[in-house]
Amino acid sequence: MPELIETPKQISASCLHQQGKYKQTNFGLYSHIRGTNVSYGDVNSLTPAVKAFVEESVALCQPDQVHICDGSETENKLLLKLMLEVGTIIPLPKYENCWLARTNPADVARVESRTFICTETKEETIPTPKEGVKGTLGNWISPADMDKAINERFPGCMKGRTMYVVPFSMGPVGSPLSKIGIEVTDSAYVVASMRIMTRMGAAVLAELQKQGDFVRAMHSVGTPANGVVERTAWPCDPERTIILHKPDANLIVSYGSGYGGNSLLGKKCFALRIGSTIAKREGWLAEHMLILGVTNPKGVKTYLTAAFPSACGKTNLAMLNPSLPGFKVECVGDDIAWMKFDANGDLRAINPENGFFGVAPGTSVETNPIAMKTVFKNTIFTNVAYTSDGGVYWEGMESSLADGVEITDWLGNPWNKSSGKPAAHPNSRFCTPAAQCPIIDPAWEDPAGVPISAILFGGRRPAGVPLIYEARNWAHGVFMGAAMRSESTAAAEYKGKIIMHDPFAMRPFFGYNFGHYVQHWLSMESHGKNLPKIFHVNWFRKGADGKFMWPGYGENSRVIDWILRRVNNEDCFLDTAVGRIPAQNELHLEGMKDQVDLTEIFSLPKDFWLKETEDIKNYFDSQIGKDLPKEIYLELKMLQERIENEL
Ligand code: GTP
Ligand code: SPV
Ligand code: MN
Repeated sequence: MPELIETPKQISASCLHQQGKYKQTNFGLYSHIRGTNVSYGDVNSLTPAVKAFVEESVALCQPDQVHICDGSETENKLLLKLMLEVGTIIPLPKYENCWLARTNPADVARVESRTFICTETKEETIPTPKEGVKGTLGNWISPADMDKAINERFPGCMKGRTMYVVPFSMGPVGSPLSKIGIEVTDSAYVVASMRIMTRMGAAVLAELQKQGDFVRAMHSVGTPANGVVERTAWPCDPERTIILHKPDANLIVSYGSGYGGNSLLGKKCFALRIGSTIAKREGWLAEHMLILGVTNPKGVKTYLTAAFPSACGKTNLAMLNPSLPGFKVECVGDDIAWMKFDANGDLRAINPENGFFGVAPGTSVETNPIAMKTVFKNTIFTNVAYTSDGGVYWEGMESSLADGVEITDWLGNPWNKSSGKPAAHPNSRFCTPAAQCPIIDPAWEDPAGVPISAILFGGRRPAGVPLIYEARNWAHGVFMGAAMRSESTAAAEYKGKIIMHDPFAMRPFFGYNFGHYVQHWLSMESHGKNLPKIFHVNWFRKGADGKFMWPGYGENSRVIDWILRRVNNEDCFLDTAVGRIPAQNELHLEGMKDQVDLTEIFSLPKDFWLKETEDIKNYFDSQIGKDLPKEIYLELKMLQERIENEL
């Protein structure tokens, strides 16, 4: 093939890539942005507003070169090669196109304490806590302090590096429910991951030419203040990490971390924090929820969403492999739902993401066979263990480990079962394309979304909270979301297992004052003709022996079956003080391998619920005060009365 010497400027780089003719070369007139070389991509493909954002970012961060991403296979290969060279990833020859990234051990999870929302007044961002109490429903930063934080970190932070310009769409490109973002980043790992997690590349730039709005997202893994990057394979600046959001300007700025929600800015930063503020303005909901479709033995299909806190079972429920005969589950999304009532009053949901960034430990052929069928091609694993036959390993995969295989832990050290610490980091993840999931729903990319008939809330509650209960009405359901609590997990920086308040599984992700958020949820009642029913589930109750009382995973289909019958208004429930639970014999346990003590798993200890509601009251009073709608205080009061009188 003849080498291309001169590139005619009207031909885009991506087009040349597809022809296999790419050679790092000068793109003539359009090869510079603010005097910085454009090493890849076509400046002409940027709208003036995008170009202005890139120019500003270049002036601030001073990268050596700019790469405008087209999302092509050739580009991806180039990035993988780069990452292999510097040691960011290692190949996993046991699988097809799979890679393992090992992070700096100081950069392994979201950093909630360093995540801020910037508004003129504090009240817009967080409820006003009681005097002397520290607010736990988000962190506020003033516009002046945000500017200061940026100016202390960003000038020159990309020296010696490439700035990638990543155009991405949350939701299918061109759908009326979708939103576009531009992320500039100095991490090839982020680019490769964004290519999986979002619709990324040239098609998004083309769409922007038609409609110009986009969210600006600036990301750098950072350069420590002393200028020394300790691990060139995973540069980061943990001491100065900061994640900033300015809803008014549709702006996200993230510095210092390359990990997950800190750096893949379409996910938590855009789809939830900025997304929830857009949703409030436009009258819809941006939620930390999975979406799944269930077909019952009669062939009736119903869609549900579920909000569980991080690492509490969304990916697993979204890919449920039903143990109950005749049921079929299909997956629309595993982490985020954008939901809006349509003209008929039906709540419709889309999954704004394009991939799964799922917790690896605990995923196995026994627990989540569907995920195991999804993740062994075209996947980037992060912080899992490595096997001597070129594969991966994590806690839970014991049964699929071949004899004689040696294991290297996530830190790169030899590991065996007596090492006394986990082989994979507890927050290690797979990043895999959603389209590969064998049970991906046929409507998962439907621009109109799927109709939602039930909303589940839930968390890790070792004591007192029953397997399932149903809200009496919408306001009671909204109260249940507001009162959610769960044991802390490795997805964020908390140590130990403390029971935390995590309303709507959104505590780390609210883009505005939680009190106003609850008001927004209450107001939805008047938009919906066919309001979804609301439930609370708990797969994690423990017995006196310290073991889970419920087998979980595929057996959760039995709970889903009851939910579907309630959606059809079947008279299969019993009223209790906390809500509706399955009546005698209405939770179908036929053929279940494990013995479950139903009396125990549905028991409602009075002392527990008195304390629980007291804790919720203290939380509401001290954290939210007057910002919490009075309807929610009323729901709490009625619940306390029922507990007093009925338990
Ligand atoms: P994020 O991606 O952080 O938002 O997490 P997630 O809510 O998607 O959680 P995920 O499904 O990845 O589950 C987290 C952990 O909980 C994994 O180790 C699972 O094996 C475990 N888990 C999920 N479902 C169940 C269940 O029904 N029972 C039990 N005992 N464990 C579960
Ligand atoms: C979560 O923590 O809820 C996640 C992982 O889904 S992250 O993308 O890192 O936020
Ligand atoms: Mn999540």
